[in-house]
Amino acid sequence: MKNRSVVTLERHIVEEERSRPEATGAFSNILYSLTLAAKIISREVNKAGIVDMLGGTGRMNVQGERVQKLDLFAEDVIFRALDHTGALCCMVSEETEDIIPIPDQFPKGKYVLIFDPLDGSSNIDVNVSIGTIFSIHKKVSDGADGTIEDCLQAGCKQIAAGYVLYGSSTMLVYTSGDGVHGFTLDPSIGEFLLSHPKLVMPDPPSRMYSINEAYYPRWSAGQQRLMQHLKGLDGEATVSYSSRYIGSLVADFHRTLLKGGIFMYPADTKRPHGKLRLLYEAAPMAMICEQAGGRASDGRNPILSLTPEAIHQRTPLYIGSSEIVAMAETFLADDAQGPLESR
Ligand code: P6P
Repeated sequence: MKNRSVVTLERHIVEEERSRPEATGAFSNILYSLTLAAKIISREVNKAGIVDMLGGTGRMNVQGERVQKLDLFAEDVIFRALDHTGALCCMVSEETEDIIPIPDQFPKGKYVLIFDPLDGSSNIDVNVSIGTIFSIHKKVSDGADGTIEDCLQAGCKQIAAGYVLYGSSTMLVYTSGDGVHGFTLDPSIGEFLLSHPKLVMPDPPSRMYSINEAYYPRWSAGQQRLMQHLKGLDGEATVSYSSRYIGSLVADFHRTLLKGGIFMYPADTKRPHGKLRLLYEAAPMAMICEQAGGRASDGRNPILSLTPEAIHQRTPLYIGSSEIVAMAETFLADDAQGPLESR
């Protein structure tokens, strides 16, 4: 029988570390710890319907959104899985307004972990796939403690990026700059196994677009023309598109990565900078997408070229198959620059 080797995430991390003479193991340590956190969060997400983890805490996060109990749990699991590793100088979480320092009793390291502990949490109660998103930067400031300078780096400076999708199966997808690799959790042995080696976006791509069309009246003229084109209503389309929208970024992006197409969250008159956050949603997904041969922009500029001015800064996001994202940008090029005026 053909002996197919089973590659665990741990083995993959070791082999990647071996291929980097300068590697000290600190980066591998971060990935190991994130893997442990992902397994714990996956267990809780998958049994949330059984135990009383559903429903809000009544707390509001910095985004002004009702915080689900699992959001808090996920943030705490990630923090406690990494705070003592000696690999990090600080962390940034969607659920916490300011930079999260490493407790004084633990050694500090040369990396920054930026994460959205449980994106799409509004879908928890209806059993729709949700996810964790992470981004890793190298410390650039002097001194041991992480500073805002270490956190506000352009996406092109990311050392690694990845997400965990808690869906029909739990998957971890990540890149450290040498291709994109997907692992599927086998809960019977508690291991992430390599299921999608060297993920590359399909060419030709599926003609699929993913957007919340309810906001059409609030979009720019260019965005509205783009939607007319995608629907074949402008008489120009040479191919027909289909629409898919889950309303959970990790799930919508994962489908786009595997099948092709475009995911869009444009700016609109109510959200002049869009809804999604640059640091821990758009930038990590953009690194993954570009490593898989795709394209990611804010409609004009590559996401990875944007330098954030605030840790919770928002950005419009167009991400997916290169040719489709580039086509979308041609429709937006005629829009006036700057935030959309309320109509
Ligand atoms: P809307 C979930 O709340 C989220 O942050 C992303 O996961 C998702 O892509 C987006 O918001 C959905 O937003 O406005 O369509 O509900």
